[in-house]
Amino acid sequence: MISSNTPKKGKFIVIEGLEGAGKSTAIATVNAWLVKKGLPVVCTREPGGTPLAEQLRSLVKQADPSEHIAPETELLLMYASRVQLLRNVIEPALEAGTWVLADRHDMSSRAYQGGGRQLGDSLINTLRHAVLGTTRPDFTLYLDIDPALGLARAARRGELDRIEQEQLAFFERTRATYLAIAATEPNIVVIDAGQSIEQVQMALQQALEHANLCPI
Ligand code: Z5A
Repeated sequence: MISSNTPKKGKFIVIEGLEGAGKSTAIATVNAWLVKKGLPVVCTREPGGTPLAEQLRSLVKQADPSEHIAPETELLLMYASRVQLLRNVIEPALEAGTWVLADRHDMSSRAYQGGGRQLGDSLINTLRHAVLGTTRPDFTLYLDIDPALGLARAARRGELDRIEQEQLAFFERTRATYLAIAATEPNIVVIDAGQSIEQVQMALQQALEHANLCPI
């Protein structure tokens, strides 16, 4: 059963996972499932999703060998982008009864910056409590993939961005943190993203039906 943290009308569904896990593909599947149920949906992505947040996305993704980006700077840019999206898109949509389907949210920062960059929980928890307010995902689908397989899929797309150029150990720490969060927190379902696209789609649909999200 899904718990609701705020008296909002729409529901907030988040897709998480390492690069190449198949989040874009999953968004299409979940979006189709929601539309079939007759539910109004807005899709978002992080970092990004508003004009300013998209500029922050470009800054955070571009590789510039002349300047090292400190992990704390990276984290703050992620939260700056997130707050813009939350205040200007996510919260108004939920209030209006629209469902929000998000390609990444706060769990990404906890996994990538907290785990991958080894910043830990302290600063992240401070930011979460200071800026996220009471809006939390109702349901998260975490697509779990071996980092080597995910990166191989992402590489097929072409040039890798600054974060995608990290060492495998970075993604292994990120994955371990994702799994640790999923093991201890409610309303997060782990999907084996190493399966075929058809199997992943079926697992996503089963998870959505089982979550009993819809009143209809
Ligand atoms: N980041 C962060 O560090 N902290 C934060 O708080 C946030 C983000 C919010 C955002 O990049 C970067 O920011 C990301 C984390 C960091 N960086 N890294 N590294 P993004 O949003 O641009 O990119 P991404 O999340 O890495 O997306 P992606 O590479 O496009 O991954 P995806 O959306 O999960 O994959 P996809 O496009 O659906 O699939 C990739 C390919 O695999 C594609 O050709 C598919 O057809 C194929 N695919 C998908 N599923 C399958 C299966 N099941 N079998 C075979 N092939 C498949």
